[in-house]
Amino acid sequence: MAHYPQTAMFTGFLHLNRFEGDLVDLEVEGEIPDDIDGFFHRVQPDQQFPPMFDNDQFFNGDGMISQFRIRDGKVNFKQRWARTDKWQLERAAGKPLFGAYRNPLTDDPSVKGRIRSTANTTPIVHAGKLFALKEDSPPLIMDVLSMDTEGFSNFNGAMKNQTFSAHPKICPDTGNMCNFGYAATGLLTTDCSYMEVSPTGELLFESFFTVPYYCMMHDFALTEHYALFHLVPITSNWDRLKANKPHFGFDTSMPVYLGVLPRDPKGGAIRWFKAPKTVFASHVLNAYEEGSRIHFLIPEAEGNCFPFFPDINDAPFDRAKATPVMTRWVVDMASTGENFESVTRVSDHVGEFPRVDDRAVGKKNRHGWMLSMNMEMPWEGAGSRAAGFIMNTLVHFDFQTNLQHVFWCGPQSIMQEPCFIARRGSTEEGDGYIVALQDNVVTNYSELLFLDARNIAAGAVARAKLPFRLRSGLHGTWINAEHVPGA
Ligand code: V55
Ligand code: FE
Repeated sequence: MAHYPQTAMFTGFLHLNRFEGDLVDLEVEGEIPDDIDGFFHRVQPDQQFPPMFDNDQFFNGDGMISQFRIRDGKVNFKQRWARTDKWQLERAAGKPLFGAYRNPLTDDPSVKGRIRSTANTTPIVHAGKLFALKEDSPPLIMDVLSMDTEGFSNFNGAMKNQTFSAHPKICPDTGNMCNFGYAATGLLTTDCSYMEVSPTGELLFESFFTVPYYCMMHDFALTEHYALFHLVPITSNWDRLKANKPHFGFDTSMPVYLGVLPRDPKGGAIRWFKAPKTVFASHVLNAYEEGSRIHFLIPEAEGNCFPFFPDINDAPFDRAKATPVMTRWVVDMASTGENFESVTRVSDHVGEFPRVDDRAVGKKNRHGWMLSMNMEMPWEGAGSRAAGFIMNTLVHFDFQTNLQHVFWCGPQSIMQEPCFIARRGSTEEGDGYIVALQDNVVTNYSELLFLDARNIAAGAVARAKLPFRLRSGLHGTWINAEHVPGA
């Protein structure tokens, strides 16, 4: 008898899905462009068992990966849990053995020292394998076609540190998967490393650096010559863990930094620039170099956006300040100073989950997409919209025309992170499609939407329909079929 907590985290539109299965040839409305041939993977946290603690965090759910195989205008769907060590040990025990999010002090003694990954943040195909990623652990490797789990990898022993973030970037020039790890020599440590993995899966180098303070380093950015790390004071320490507080807490007294590390096998000194004030920021849209200047585009909020990682001094959560807007940070490598050169707000749309055309990663991008919350639009979902983040709109930024285009998904639905698919044979940035899930929380069905990336206001050109609703998830990535052996 599985009894889940009857809290907002496990009911309503965060109801669990917990379903592994296969569907051949989804019902489609409209016409899916027939040049699309590949795989869209996305993941949702989806607790296999009722959690050890009723106040369990969304970020602590077991990674359930959905695969949309798109070819000839048709879509097959496959969904499997990432069978982490945690998942397997708990399946064998028939109950949870791992406790609170990022707190091994709460685990059952039988799993002491085991890898705690839930593999619930990003699924991405590289070197023909599906990497299921969680920032506190090494990558979990899965077979793309069967979605069977093969196990954790340290790149044949080449990776010395213990963590591999869930936000790798594929360098469009080299094809390398570039990534970093934090808390890399153990929980709460300030040790980090930066890595590049070749298109065939070899770890080419790992260079080591440390950060001024421990914090959630959830994402990073890449440019031609640098890896960039934003430090935002979502911090922790052993006292918090011993007191069984949420792992992270927001500390408004700590500065925000941007670290600039050369992308060099020999490493080299990381340079820290300080922001003018403490803000919240999580996912990066993109970064690029212009001469000695580095531009870093990120949704930035005045206050903490994670109510479940509260203020460390117990200040109440302030919804009015939990409103990220796209912001441009500029630092100048030619300056001798220690401060940002400028911080400029570039949009009024409040939102998150920013994405670019993968071909523009690390380069001056013309286009960008993200989800946003438009509180002016009607809402027919249950409960108060103020209680949750209702991502009801997709935004397209055109940084050349400075226009922003929107698609509203209607009064009953929320959207999940958009993902760009390049039009086959195209070379122009932004020439392609956006896929994004739309979850109707009234009828309880999900659909995968296909939009023209540069004309989202026209609405979806096609919708592939699931006969159920998925749980809200995190990230998704696209891979063309020619990069998947046997596809
Ligand atoms: C995030 C998600 C996580 C996590 C840390 O900002 C940060 C998103 C799904 O897990 O562990
Ligand atoms: Fe993320």
